[in-house]
Amino acid sequence: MAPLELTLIVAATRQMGIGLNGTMPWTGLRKEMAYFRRVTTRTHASSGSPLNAVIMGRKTWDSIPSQFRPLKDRLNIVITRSAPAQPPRDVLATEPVRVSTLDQALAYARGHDIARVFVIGGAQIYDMAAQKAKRVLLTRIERDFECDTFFPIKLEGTQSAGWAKKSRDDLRAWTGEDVEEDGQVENDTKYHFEMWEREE
Ligand code: FOL
Repeated sequence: MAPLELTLIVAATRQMGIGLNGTMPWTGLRKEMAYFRRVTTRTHASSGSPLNAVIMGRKTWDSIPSQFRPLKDRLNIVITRSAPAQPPRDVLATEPVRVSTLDQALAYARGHDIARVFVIGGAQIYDMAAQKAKRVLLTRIERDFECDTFFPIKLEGTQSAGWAKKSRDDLRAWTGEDVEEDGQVENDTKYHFEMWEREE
């Protein structure tokens, strides 16, 4: 069995800002959110597993509108200090799995026939996962928003501190998404979809 690779998925400003006052700094990037939903949900035939996992911190869980959580068609794992001593054996459709550490989250995913594992934030969880991550799916928001929370990995140019930006073809092959070369505009906000991988 291939070990699970960890992929971080994030939308961030040029300053790597990701949040403000417990929510996202922008509103109305609906197509960006739809990309997030498709990419984190889509499984690939080669994996043989029916479901991906999304790992998040408790504050990110709280930030998701209640009608959208748990994020559907994905195993939701929440890292929280108030996790039960034993994670449940059966996953309820209405509740996320609560664990205390990132390692417990990964162990849980390993034990449950999961195809891909995405870390979806926030800053504290990205911090913990950065060392272990193989890939970052970054949506680079090309507009300045006030932010009080930041993504911990600096990704600039085409190579950055042990990370390399992959081509649009590579992004398509991995995500199944055919993205616009020149980025897209929504609500007066321009952004680009990027994929970065750790250099061997
Ligand atoms: N990564 C990217 N690229 N964009 C994001 O907005 C993003 N957001 C988070 C983590 N990584 C991201 C964390 N915040 C929902 C809300 C907030 C959130 C993550 C997800 C949410 O409601 N998701 C629904 C979308 C429903 C819709 O299409 O509007 C989902 O099913 O994924």
